[in-house]
Amino acid sequence: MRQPSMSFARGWKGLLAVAVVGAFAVVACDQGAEGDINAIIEDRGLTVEQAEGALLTYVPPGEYDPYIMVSSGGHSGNIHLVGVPSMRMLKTIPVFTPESWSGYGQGSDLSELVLEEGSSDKQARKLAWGDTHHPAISETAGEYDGRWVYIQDRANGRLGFVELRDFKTKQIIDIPNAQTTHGGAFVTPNSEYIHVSAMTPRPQTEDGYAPLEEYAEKYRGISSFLAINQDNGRIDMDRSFQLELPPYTHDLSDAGKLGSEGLVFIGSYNTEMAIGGNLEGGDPLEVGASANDFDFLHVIDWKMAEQVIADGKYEERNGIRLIPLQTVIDEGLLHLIREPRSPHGADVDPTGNYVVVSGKLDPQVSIYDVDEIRTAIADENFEGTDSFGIPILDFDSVLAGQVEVGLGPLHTQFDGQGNGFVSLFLDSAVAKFSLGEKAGIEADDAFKLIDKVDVHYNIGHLAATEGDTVAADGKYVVALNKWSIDRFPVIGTLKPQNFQLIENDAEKMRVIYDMPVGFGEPHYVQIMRMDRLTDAIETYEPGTEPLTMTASDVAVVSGEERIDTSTPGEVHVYMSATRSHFTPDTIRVKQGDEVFFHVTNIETIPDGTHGFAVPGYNVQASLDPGEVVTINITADTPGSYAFYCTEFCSALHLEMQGWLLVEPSTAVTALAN
Ligand code: K7E
Ligand code: CUA
Repeated sequence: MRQPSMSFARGWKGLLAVAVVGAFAVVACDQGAEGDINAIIEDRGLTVEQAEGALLTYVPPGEYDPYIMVSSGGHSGNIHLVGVPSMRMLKTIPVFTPESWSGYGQGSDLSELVLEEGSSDKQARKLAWGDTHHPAISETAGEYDGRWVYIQDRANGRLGFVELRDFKTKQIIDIPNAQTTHGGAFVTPNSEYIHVSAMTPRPQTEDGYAPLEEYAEKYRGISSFLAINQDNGRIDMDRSFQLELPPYTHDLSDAGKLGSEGLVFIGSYNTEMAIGGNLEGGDPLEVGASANDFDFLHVIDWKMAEQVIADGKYEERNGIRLIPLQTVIDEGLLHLIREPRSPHGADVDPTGNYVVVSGKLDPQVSIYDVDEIRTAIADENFEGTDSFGIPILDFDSVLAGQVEVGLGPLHTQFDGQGNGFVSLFLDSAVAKFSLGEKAGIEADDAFKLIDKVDVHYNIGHLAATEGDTVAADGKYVVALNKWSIDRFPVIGTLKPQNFQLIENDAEKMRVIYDMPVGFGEPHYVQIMRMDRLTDAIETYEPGTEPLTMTASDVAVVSGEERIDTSTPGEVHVYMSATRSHFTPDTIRVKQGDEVFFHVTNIETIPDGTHGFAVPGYNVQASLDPGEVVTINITADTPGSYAFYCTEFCSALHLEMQGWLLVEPSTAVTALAN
C-alpha cells in the first residue's frame, strides 16, 4: 500500500503554474511526460491549487487508501464505507434497513433473525428502517482496534453491532426503557461498554404513555451502559445497566479517556422541559426550549455506577438493571455543568483532559478542565442544584477557556497536537482552535482561533483522521455538509449531501475534494487507519454460518446435495452453489409446502459470491464463498419459478438457474374453479 505523497505538493503555493508543472515532471514523470501533464492541466483549466488537490487525493488504480471512513447513513438505516483521501465509496453495510444486494432481510433466515431481534422488545411491530447517526469503532487502550462497529438508531432506540471480520450486522439490541437514542454510540476506552443515551425522555410507565402535563414527574431520560462481550463483541444485557436521568433532551455524549477515564459526558437541551402545544395556546417547542441562557452538561461517573450496581442499589426494569434517578443523585453519580444555549456536541480531547462543548446559539466553544471537574465534585463546589436536586458544579472553576469561533458551532474533533476543529453550521465553515497547556499548548498560545475554512454548505458533524481516539493525527478533516446547493449537477429534487475533504497538513486548511453523498444523510463518521483492519476475512471457512462464524449443521459439500421430504408438509433442500450451477437445480414441491433452501456456497476463492433469487417470493440471498444460508418460504402460490444466481459470477452465469415447481394442490385448484 502506498500513501499519496503529501510532501512534494506542499510549498508550490505562489509558484507560477509553469514552474509547478516543472515540479510534476521532475518528481513524478518519465522524460517526455512533462509536456503531456502541462497539456492536461492547461486543457482542463485547472489552477495550481486544484492540481495539488488532485494529486493529494489521487490513489492510483490497484492501490489502497491509507484510511477508511465508517459513515452513518442517517435514515437510510445503514453504514457506508469510504476510502480517504480518495473518497471512493467502498461498500454499504445494511444494519436496520433491508437491502437486497447483500440479501439482508430478503429471505435469509439469519438476517431476518437479526432484524427480528431488534424489533422484539418494546416495539409494537416489526421495524423496517432506522436512523443511524453515530458509528463507534471499538477501542483498545483508547485507540481504534478494527474489531467491531456499533451504531445507534435515533428513531427507535436501538443499537446495531457489525463485526469487522466479514463486515456484517450480527446483532440489534432494542434498548429497554428508551424510545429514541442520540448520545453515543461511544465506546469506553477499552470497549468495556458502549454508551447510548435516549434523546427524548420517555414516560417510565408500563405502556410508555403519560400525559404531557406530567412531563416533569413521569418522563425520564435514560443513559445506557451496554456491556460488550470481549470475545465476540456482542452486547451482554445481563451485565449492562442504565441510569435514569431528568427529563431533559439528551444530546451528544463522549466517553472520557486517559485523564477522564471513568467519566461520560452528555450534553442536553430543553432543560426548560418545554412541551410545545403551539395550537393549544403554548409556545412552539423550539421557543420554550431556548428560553434559558444555559443548559446542562451531564457528568456521569460510570465506574462509581458499576459499584452502585454491585451493591445492589438498582431495580430490574424491562430486562435491564436500572439505577433510579433518586439513587443516581443520592449516590453522587451525576453532576451538571452549565453549558451555553442549545448545546450540541460534547467532545473529549485526545489527552482526556478537556471536554469541549458548543452551543448553537453561542459563537464560542467552551472548554472544561477535567481535573477541575473532579476537584469541584470532591470539594462539593456547587453553585446550586437543578429542580431535581442534582448538583451543578461552579461554572467558573471548571471552565478552562472559551474561544470565539463563529456562528453555530456544533461538533469538535482533534488533531493530536493540542488543536480542535469545530464545525460552524451557520457560518458554513470549519474553525481550528487551540486547547490549553494540558494538551501541550504553550500558555501564550492557548485557547486561540487559529484558522478557518469555508465549506459548502451547512456543515453538521466533521471528523478528523483517528480523531476520536488518543492517537488522533489530524492529517485530514472531513466536513459532513447537509446541503450541497450548487456543487453538483441538477439530478432531481432530492439533492446529494456533500462530504468535503480538508487538508489540514498545509499551513492553511483547504478543501481539496467534494464527494457527493447520494445514499442517505450521514450524521457522523469515524476515520480509522486502514492498517488497523487486521481481522478482515475474504472467504469463510467452508460451510460457515456467518451469524456465529461456526460450522453450520445444514452445510453440504459437493456430492452430498439432497432433497429431504421425510417430514410431511416440509421440503428441505440441501443445495450447493458453485460456478455455474445449483445442485439440485430442479425442486418439485406441492402448493402449501414449507420449503427450506439450505444453500452452501462451496467456492473457496475470494470474490466467488453467488446469489439465490426466487421470482415472486421476495427471496434474494447473497452467498459469499464458504457461506451457508437458509431461506424459508411457504410455497403458497403455484407456478414454475425460475430461480437464478444474481451475481455475474462466471462465463456461464446466465445458465446458473433452476426450477422451483410448485404444483397446484387439487383442493385449492378445485376451490378456485
Ligand atoms: Cu449533529 Cu445526530 Cu450527531 Cu446530526 S447529530 S449533525
Ligand atoms: Cu453464480 Cu452467477
